[in-house]
Amino acid sequence: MTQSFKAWRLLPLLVMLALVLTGCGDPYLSALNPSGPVAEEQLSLIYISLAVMIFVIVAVIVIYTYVLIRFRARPGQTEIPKQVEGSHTLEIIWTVIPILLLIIIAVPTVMTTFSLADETGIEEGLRVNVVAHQYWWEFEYPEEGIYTAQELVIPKDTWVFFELTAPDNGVIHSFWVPALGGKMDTNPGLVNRMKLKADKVGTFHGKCAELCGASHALMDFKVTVVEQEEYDVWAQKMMASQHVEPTTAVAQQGREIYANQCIGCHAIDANTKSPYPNLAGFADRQYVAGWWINDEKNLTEWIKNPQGLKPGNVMPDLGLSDEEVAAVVEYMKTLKLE
Ligand code: HEC
Ligand SMILES: [Cu+2]
Repeated sequence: MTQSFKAWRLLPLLVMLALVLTGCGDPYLSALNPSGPVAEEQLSLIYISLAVMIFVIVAVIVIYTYVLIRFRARPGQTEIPKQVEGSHTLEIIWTVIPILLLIIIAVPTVMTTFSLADETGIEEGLRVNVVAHQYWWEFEYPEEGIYTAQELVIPKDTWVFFELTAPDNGVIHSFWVPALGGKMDTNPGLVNRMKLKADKVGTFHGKCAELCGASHALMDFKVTVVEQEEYDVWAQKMMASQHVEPTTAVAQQGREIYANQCIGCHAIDANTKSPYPNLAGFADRQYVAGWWINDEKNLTEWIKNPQGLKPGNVMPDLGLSDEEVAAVVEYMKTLKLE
């Protein structure tokens, strides 16, 4: 080699790596924009750990640089420098400092862990049972006796107490709404508990945070936070489960196809536990299968080709003709609660 290796040439690569690792992009899956008390407490724990870690990194780099320069071999120096070992003072210092740092992290972490597990006020709160399926989310409101899927509706400023699980023959998923808090695993045969509260209205993105199969990355859901009155209206409508009557001939034809091909998997009565996503009030959902905006184009694509969109999910390609799909889509647009 005629030229020595120049480390600075790696700089552009490092800059790019740094950009990739910061995960820059849309902030909708960021835990850094909390919209509720749980997310806020969790964020402050992140900040405490981060501060301690930055302190350690800076201290190590400063000492390291100082030692490199101060104790380097001088020109003409041939003898081996004085060897230091077994200094009690040094050993005590580098044992006590990490212990102190760990205490600084541990005390608030343990306190927060206990306060987040505290279930005082559960009687006044809203209860939701979550079942994580491959690759969709089932939400049951046990007190209202209603079921929904993919889009959880909750009132603002109310504690929501979750019981989370997965079917016995299922795999582990994890329930995470970055803006509200989490994550909590859903384990087959186990019930895990968690509480969340939202202090802003809006739609928050949720994600499965445990690698669970081919379409894990598409296993999203939404949390729609509304004012209490709006929530009450929604829950009443779900309990009544009265859908607008389809008026056009196409929509009526779609309803027949639905009754033959889909109803065995998808109830449209919110009071019934459906084997697969309950589609009561589906026209009011913002997304199809938790991921694609709920418009005519995406819904058509989903009914035609669910396996192409979400590989490995449980809904089969049904082999409907274009005309039949169009009719079903027309019918699904009428699935509005009145
Ligand atoms: C064998 C059972 C089965 C049949 C039959 C079936 N589906 Fe599905 N469907 C599923 C499953 C499972 C999912 C959830 C897919 C996922 O997200 O992983 C689903 C998801 C959906 C969704 C998205 C739901 C949501 O909450 O966003 C729609 C819409 C849908 N199906 C419509 C239909 C229509 C229309 C038919 C009939 C033409 C049909 N399905 C037939 C099993 C079925
Ligand atoms: Cu999952």
